[in-house]
Amino acid sequence: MDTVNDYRTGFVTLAGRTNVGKSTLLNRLVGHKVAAVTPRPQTTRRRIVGIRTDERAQIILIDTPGLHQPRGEMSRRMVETARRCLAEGEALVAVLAANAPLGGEDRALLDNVAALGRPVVAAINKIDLVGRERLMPLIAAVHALIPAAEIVPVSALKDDNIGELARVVAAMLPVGPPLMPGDEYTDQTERMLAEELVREKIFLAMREEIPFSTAARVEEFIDEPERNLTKIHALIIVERESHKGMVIGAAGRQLKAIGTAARLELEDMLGRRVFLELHVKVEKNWTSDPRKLKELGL
Ligand SMILES: Nc1nc2c(ncn2[C@@H]2O[C@H](COP(=O)(O)OP(=O)(O)OP(=O)(O)O)[C@@H](O)[C@H]2O)c(=O)[nH]1
Ligand SMILES: [Mg+2]
Repeated sequence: MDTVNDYRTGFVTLAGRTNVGKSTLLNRLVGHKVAAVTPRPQTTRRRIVGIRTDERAQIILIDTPGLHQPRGEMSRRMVETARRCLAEGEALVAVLAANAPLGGEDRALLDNVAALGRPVVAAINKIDLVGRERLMPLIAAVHALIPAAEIVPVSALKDDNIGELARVVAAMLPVGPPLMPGDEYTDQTERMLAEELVREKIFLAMREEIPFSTAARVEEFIDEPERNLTKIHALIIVERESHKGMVIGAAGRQLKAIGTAARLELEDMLGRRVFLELHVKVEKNWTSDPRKLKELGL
């Protein structure tokens, strides 16, 4: 193959039901952590771009919030964001999970992407959780629903068949030179990455509805290169007074644990020491307030 004349570049949207592993797949394809990953549904709230550049193609991936039945203003906006992103992709990756039967959301998604008439890959993720006897009927069912789609079984978690997925996706993109510098891998600023990481640690630490009604906002991000240090002040925004107490925890232990987990990963990501200061602030019913949602980029 002529690597100069056959170079391919384009935008590819990752879409799917919540929790199927879209963000894990994004991080794996990009080779860096750019999106938060948790076992809880509705982790991703906004459009996140990750870029995979190799000698044959530059795939500009758009991770999206999971498709679900919206409850309230924030989740309505999340689903709307996901829908808008679908229209942006020159090719689409419909992400499905191998360990669950095809549900209504999956079928609706496959219908939607088929109607868009763009090249589609159905990535069946989490194949590490099932045997052939469950995978084969699922592949057949997906094929019956969307015969034009390429079907690629993967495990984002175990890094299984990811190179094949990248090859199939790249082949669907238009020929053209890279659109982004080769060393750029996301559209997220370091501040945004820090917000996502703090929020991820809250999702991992807290139970019940708290993660769904909590956001993180970086108030200050100060680099001190001479000390190889970054000082970050972030607010954890909760919806109710009672949630504030739970996030802080007895003697501040919960908040401390969240802060330590986020700081360690931030230090790794930024390659320097991080001083992370977290405060919890109540903003009553922010998840249903359009103005507050907008302030948070949602
Ligand atoms: N066993 C297994 N688990 C996986 C795989 N990929 C993702 N997961 C897990 O599935 C859960 C959800 O992963 P995410 O990447 O956050 O899923 P998502 O589709 O982005 O979810 P939302 O952003 O909430 O819509 C996490 O606990 C992941 O570790 C996989 O290939 N195998
Ligand atoms: Mg996600």
